[in-house]
This record gives sequence, structure tokens and C-alpha cells, in this order.
Amino acid sequence: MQEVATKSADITQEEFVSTVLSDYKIAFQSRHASLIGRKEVLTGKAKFGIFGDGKEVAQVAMAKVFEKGDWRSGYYRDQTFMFALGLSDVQKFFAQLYAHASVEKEPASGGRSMNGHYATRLLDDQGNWLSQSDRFNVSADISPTAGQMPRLLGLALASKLYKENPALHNMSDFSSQGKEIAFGTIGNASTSEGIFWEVMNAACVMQVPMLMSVWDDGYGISVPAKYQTAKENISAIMSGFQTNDKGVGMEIFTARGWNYAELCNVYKQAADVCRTKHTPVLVHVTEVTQPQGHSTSGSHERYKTKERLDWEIEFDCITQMRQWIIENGLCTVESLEALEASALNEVKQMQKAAWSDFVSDIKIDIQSFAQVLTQLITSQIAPSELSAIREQLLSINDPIRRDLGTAINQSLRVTIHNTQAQKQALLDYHKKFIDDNHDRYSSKLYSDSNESVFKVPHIPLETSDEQVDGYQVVRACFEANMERDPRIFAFGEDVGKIGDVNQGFSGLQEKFGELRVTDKGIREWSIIGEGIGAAMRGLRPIAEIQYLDYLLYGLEPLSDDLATLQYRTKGGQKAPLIVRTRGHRLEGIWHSGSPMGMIINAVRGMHVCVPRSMTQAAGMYNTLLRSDEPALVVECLNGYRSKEKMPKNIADFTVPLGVTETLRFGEDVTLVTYGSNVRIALQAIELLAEYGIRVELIDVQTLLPFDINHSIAESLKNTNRLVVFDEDVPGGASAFILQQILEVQNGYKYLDSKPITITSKEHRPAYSSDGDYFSKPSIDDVFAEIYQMMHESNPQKWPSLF
Ligand SMILES: Cc1ncc(C[n+]2csc(CCOP(=O)(O)OP(=O)(O)O)c2C)c(N)n1
Ligand SMILES: [Mg+2]
Repeated sequence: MQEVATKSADITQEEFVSTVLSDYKIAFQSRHASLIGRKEVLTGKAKFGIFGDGKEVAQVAMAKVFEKGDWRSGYYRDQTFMFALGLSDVQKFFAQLYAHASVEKEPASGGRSMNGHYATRLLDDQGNWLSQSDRFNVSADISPTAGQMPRLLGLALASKLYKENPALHNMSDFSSQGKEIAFGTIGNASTSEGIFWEVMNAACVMQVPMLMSVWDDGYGISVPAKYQTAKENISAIMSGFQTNDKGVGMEIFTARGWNYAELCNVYKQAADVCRTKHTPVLVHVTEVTQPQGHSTSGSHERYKTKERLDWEIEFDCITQMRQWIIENGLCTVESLEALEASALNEVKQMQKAAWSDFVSDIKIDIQSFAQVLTQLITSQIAPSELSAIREQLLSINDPIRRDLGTAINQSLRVTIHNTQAQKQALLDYHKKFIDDNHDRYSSKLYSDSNESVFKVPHIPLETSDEQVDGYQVVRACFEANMERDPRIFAFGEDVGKIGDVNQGFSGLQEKFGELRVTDKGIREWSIIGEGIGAAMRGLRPIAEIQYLDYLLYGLEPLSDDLATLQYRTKGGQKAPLIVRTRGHRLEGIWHSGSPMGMIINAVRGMHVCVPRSMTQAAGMYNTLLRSDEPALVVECLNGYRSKEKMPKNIADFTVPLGVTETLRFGEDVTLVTYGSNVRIALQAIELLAEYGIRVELIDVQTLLPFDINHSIAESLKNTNRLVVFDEDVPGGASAFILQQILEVQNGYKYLDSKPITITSKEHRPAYSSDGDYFSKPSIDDVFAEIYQMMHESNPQKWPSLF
């Protein structure tokens, strides 16, 4: 018999057999969960199913070496791993398949993520961190293939920081001095994504404890390896990463997905290397199958050959493990059959329990609404119509909440002529329905913990008379915060040795060391991921993207991962990452963009700060570094060399988020802007004043959140005219600003003139000062637009400019 790593000298043969049978049972139950899961979708009880069949035995082996404090960042095939560690079970698996909107029943996402998206809860009900070092930790899965990679890098990096920075050694709730390793899982085809390579390279450069598994079933949906991977062998082509004689690189292992003993042995070795050397490791699990094809959306008979399908049957990992158990005399066929029968029975029971929980939750609500209808019917409120609605609703066999919503709305329509008093019970029920389902489906986009940005005390700025360059203000802010909080570290391209291209961290690497102020390779996507993973592990990263124009490379993890994190776990996970960048005006097509509309529409769930000066930026960093929320801060590229007064309380003052500042008061027009445009606006306002036009200038300071006190609508009550001045394309961020002012704040009520937007041209800005002048809004444009607005209101007083 092949030696099995788990059969160490200190366990008896009986203990060994019992472990093997327990592993087999988990794999077997997981397989049946997949088989039944597919049926549940095909019979219409669930919407879509994607399962871990074919990957069971490899995951049982991986789970054996996963220790308390370790992390997983993986993808939708990993149900068996979750079952093996008790992080999920078949009932929860089905609760997610049915989309049971309950964190108790479906702890990974409260019914928000489709099936196969795993997570453990890292936060208590109030949003505070739970301890991580005494738990198995699973960062919440996302659907984009390889989207788990950037976060994985950060999870592994955190171990390095906890290990090598003694100031973090007392954070024992988060780490046992960095001994934890981060496990990644990915499908073979997803290794074709650029981010897989970016992260593997970075992990080797940084030498972080990351154990990467590739489940290689030869396909990505219908597309076979020959279209995915050079030489159709991912571990072979990665051999250039193999650890060299200086110990740099990664160890590479392979194991066959149907061979239990081989998998156990390889995972033992792989985890030992990763843990003891604290370096990356790749485990390429080959010869994996996909017994039911990719997902419930299609069947694999359409694209796999008969030979392949036959091979998959023969080399099915459950079949092979079963054979191995019997051949090695670990169990008789009869006992194994008995085990299987009872295991299958348990799966069926758990599936039924999950379905009945799911349905009864909804049926309880339907019953209570039926009672409301009965009460109205008894009081002769639209009796025949409401009776029909009630009967129709109660006749649905497996109702969902949408059916209830439809019935409530029908009831509102047929009672439209009844008085409020007559239909009060219906109105109350409707309100409760909206509130309850807001909680189910729309809550927790942002933090509501005690560390939310809105709970950070406002400490006003105190200025000194010392005039300094703008960069010195943010630099002093970072220095003070890093002194205060050892969890804070900053990294990015050119951030380390030279302290970023604009010197915001100059000298701080010398002061705080390379671990806390660090240069990174040119790889925006994974820089963001490093921040996400490290923030999830209780650290306070500041990830820098050199220019706003290049944030596009890092937008995927911000949008798909960071911005959705609190939401997709219904408050179960958070990652308070601060992303720092700079932009707006400079020169040229890729050095002066301001794609703020794209950004704010992609990152709802994060805050987006657009400070006009380095002092305002510093105040925002002071707020953010005391909160638990993720944010993007876009500094003004042309502000680093402008003179500002060094704040006296640079370490403490805070700028509240979502609060505008009125920089000039005036009665004729409200001019709303932010960032670099403020400077231009101020100059244009002076010119306009010469023509008797008095402009009220409001700096919104943050786009997300936006003017929480509705101060712009207040201003419109006096001026009755609105101009939004923005550097983005027409209809970019200005469309959002208008929507907020006109719709959310009801600003339209106060307008006497058509609101206007002053924006860049549709194209990207051309190079040089003339390119800027003819691409971006200038003082002349702001003057002309506002002047013409006033001309329209009073042509006698303000004759047309043109
Ligand atoms: C970025 C992105 N592109 C495409 C998809 C659609 N998609 C979902 S799974 C999948 C195939 C993944 O294959 P592989 O990585 O081998 O994993 P497997 O499903 O075979 O385990 C594709 C193309 C996606 N989810 N994300
Ligand atoms: Mg595959």
C-alpha cells in the first residue's frame, strides 16, 4: 500500500482507517450534494448551480494541512474543502443554492451570492473583528475568474508583515507572529488570466507564504487546455519560478486528482515547505474530472470526446478512492456500502431541511399578509379584488418573496380609492415589506460599525503661519499616523526609496523601515489586491497607484472585490484599505485624465475623496485611518508644489466625509465643483465679480458620500441657479452630481434656469498647454458659461458675450 502522510507513527491503524473513512464520507457526501444540487436547478427550485464534483479528494487532502489562523482565497469548486473543515455543511450549501436570505442559514453571503461562493464570518453583528488566529479563515469568493488572486497575495503578505515587524507581534487575535499561510485555489483555465501570472511573479519577488492549488480538469467550460495554456501544462511552464540555489522562487509540486494517497503526501510536503520556509508553493493537481460538466447551464457531452468522457468515469476521484480503500483492505465492501447509504441519507435530509427552512420563512410572511388581506376583506375594503389576490397568492406551491411583492402591489392598486385610514394595515405591511427586504437585499453596502467614517470625531483644522510645499503637509500627516499606529504601512511604485514620485513619503522609509514604506513592481492590479488581503487581516494598508489614469488597471479588484465585500457577505467581512492616487490636470492623453464618473459608478461600497488641497487630503486621511472603511483618495497632481500652511494639529484634525465646504458666498449662481477645479473656479469667480455676478462656490470634497447635509439644495434656495463644473467627460461625474442635487436633494424645485454642466471635451485631453486649454474646461469657459446663464436671465444687465 502506498504510504499516506497522515498515517504518521503516532496514530494507530484504527485511527488511520477511521480518518480515511471520514475523508471518504466527506467526499462522497459532497459529490451527492452536487448531484442533487444539479437536479434542484433543473427542476426549477434553484436558479443556477455550479458544483465541486470531481475535485473532492484533492480538497479533502488540502483541508488536512489547513491550520487555525490560515486563509483561503479560492473559487466556486471548493465545497468539499469547506465541508472537511466544518466551515460549511450540506444544509448551508443548499441554503445558498436556494438563495436563502438569512445569515444564520447561509452565513457566507446571506443569500446574496450564487452557490459555490464561500466565506467565513470575520465580523460580529456590530461589524467588529472576531479573532482570526484561532479560526479557519475564508475570504469571500467572487465570480470573475482569477479575481481571487490579488487578494490572495495580500493575505500572504500579511503573514510576512506579522512575522517580520515586531511592533505587530502583540496582535495575537490576528496572527501568531505570522506563522499562517494563505491557500489559493484556481481552475486550470483561469490561469490564462494575466492576474494569475502577475500574482505568482509578485509572490516569488516578495517571498510570501502562499500555497497555490490549480484544479486541472483540462477545460474552462467548453474550451480545452490547448487553447488555454502553452504546452497544456501549467506547472511545466511555471518551472522558471522554481526555487533557485539562493532559495528564491517557489516550490512546485504535482499530484493526480484521483489519487488520495499521493494528494495527502504532496499537500503535507507542500504545506511544510510553505510554513517552514515562508515561501510560495504551487500544487498542480492534474487529471481532475468534471462529472457533471461545468455548470447547470449546459452539458459536457457537447464538447468532450467519448474517450475523454469514458476516462472521466474511470478516473473519477470518488470511484478511485473507494477502490483504493477496498484494495488495501481498509474496509469491506459491505461496510462501505452501509456507510454510503447512511451518508446519502444524511445528505438528503439536509437538503430537505434547507428547502423547508427556505420555504417556510417565506410562507410565514405570506400567511401574515393573508391575514392583513382577510382583515381588509372583512371590513369590506375591495372585498372581491382582495379575495382574488389572496387566493392567487395562497395557491402558489413554492412561493418566493417576489410573489408576495406582486400581491402587495396589486392590493395597493385595487385600493387606490380607499382612504388611508381604511387601508392602514396594508400600508403598514407594505412599509414593513420594503424595510425587511432592504435589510435582506440592500443593507451593508457601507460599514455601520462604531468605526464607520461618520463616527470619527470631527476635530477642526488649526493652521499655523508656516508656508510649506503641499507635499510636506501630506508627508507630515503620514508620518504622524504611522507613528501612532504600527498597523499602517504604505506601498506602491516608487513609494519606498524615494517616498513616491511627489515625495509624500520622502524620508519615511528611513524612519519606519522597508516593511512599512515599500517599493512595488509595476502591477496596479495586484497592488490593490495586496491592500485588500492585508486589510482583511487587520492591517491598515495605504496602497498607492501612481497616477489616476492608471487606476484603470487596478479597478477590477476595487470594483469586484473591495467595493462589494461588506455587501456580498452581508456585513461578514471588511477590508479598510485606503487607495491613494493623484490626478486631474497635467499633460497628455494618459497623464491628465479625470475619469471620475467611471470610478464612482464602479466602486459604490467605497468612499471617494477628491480633496482640493493637500491640507484637505491630510484631514481626510486622518479620518479614514481612524475608520474601518475602504476609500480612494484622489489628490491634485498640481498641488504638491503649491504653498499651503502647515496645520498645527496635523496629526489630529479630521475632515468629515460627505460634508461640503462653501468657499465663496454669492446670490446669483451656485457653482459646484471639487479637486483641481476649485482653483480655476476661484479665479473665474473673481472675473465674474467684475461684471457684477456673485457666485456661491461649493467644494463637495467627497463624491461618495455626496453632500449628506444637502447643503447644495440650501444654496439653491438663494441663488436659484446651478452650475456643475467637472473635469470628466460630458455626462461623466457631472451626471451623478446632477442626479444627487436634482433628484435626491430635490434641488429642481428652486431652479429658475436650466442647470448646466461645464466639463471636458468627449475625447481625452491633448498634450501640452494648448491641448489642455482646448480639451479641459478653463477659466474662460467657466466665465463664459456662467456669464451667458446670467445673460439669459437678464439680457439688459448682461448683454451677450458672443
Ligand atoms: C473574468 C471572467 N471571464 C469569464 C467568466 C465565465 N467563466 C466562468 S467559469 C469559466 C471557466 C473557468 O475554468 P477553470 O478556471 O478551468 O475552472 P473550472 O470551472 O474548470 O473548475 C468561465 C470562462 C468569468 N466568470 N469571469
Ligand atoms: Mg477547468
